[in-house]
Amino acid sequence: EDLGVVAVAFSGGQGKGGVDAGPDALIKAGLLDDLKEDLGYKLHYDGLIHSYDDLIPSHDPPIDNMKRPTACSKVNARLHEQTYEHASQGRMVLTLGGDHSIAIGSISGVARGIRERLGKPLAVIWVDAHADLNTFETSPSGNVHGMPVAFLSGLCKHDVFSWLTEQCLIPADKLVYIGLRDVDRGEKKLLRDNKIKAFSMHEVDRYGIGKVVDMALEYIGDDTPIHLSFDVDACDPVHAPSTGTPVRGGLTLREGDYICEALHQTGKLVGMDLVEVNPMILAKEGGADTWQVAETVRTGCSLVRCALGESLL
Ligand code: DIR
Ligand code: MN
Ligand code: MN
Ligand code: MN
Repeated sequence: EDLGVVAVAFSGGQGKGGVDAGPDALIKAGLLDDLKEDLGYKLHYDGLIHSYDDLIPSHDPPIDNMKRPTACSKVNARLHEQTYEHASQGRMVLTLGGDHSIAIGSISGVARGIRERLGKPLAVIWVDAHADLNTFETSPSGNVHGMPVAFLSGLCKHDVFSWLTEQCLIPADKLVYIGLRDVDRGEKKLLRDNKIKAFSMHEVDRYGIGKVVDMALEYIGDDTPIHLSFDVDACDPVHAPSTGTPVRGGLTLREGDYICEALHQTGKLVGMDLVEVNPMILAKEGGADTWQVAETVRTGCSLVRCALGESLL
């Protein structure tokens, strides 16, 4: 099977350095070799870890509360073209981040490719401790990695992302969250007002992950291709401590892997992002614990392998 891979070393969607080193850490851990050699994928990978330096301005002041708006827009517009190219060739697309702002480019490109090839919208399962649904107006931080779902769903529009055309967008009723536990007040209102389907950690505890994934898939319906956007901070900090905004009380490693396995089993998975692995964060905060970094990278690799079929016997 054909797999397009894009590695994105971008950290401008938030303030902490090091998340741009995520893709290199995942690849050095052998992720792509495993996909090729163990899982038998035919990889379409340019061998590069894109930092898009030519697109990042030295002066990039906030616009309407959005930090580094030009970098975020230009990098995502370029990434959009890359994932669109893979998707329009009929390849499953794997994007390795990077902070979660890169989902604006990765998902919009897959969505456009799927629309053109199959005439269908793309569904998105967003697995995250956070909803990433802030608009530039509701965002308490101004960080674009807290806004991608608002732009991708069309709930929020801004000239900065004017390249996001209709065919790039995800209908609000094809969006499902799993793992939420740190949602801003403005985001809660947007979730309610737009009746967006969300399974927080409370629902994971109540129903168990098996039932939650069943309900998520039932909600999306049988005939819609699915993109999985997995923020490693959805997993409990025990398994993924080396990330920018860890939140206690998250998914176990098995619950995370289970989501990925179950989506693989549907045969409808057409794209995946794995984001927010930051191999430098703990070192920066003065408590370098190489074991915790390695554990986070290991978690990230496991999630991707499971989404691509590793657990099939
Ligand atoms: C917060 C934190 N909701 C914000 N967001 C994220 O800045 O908008 N952390 N995504 O990963
Ligand atoms: Mn191996
Ligand atoms: Mn998050
Ligand atoms: Mn996120």
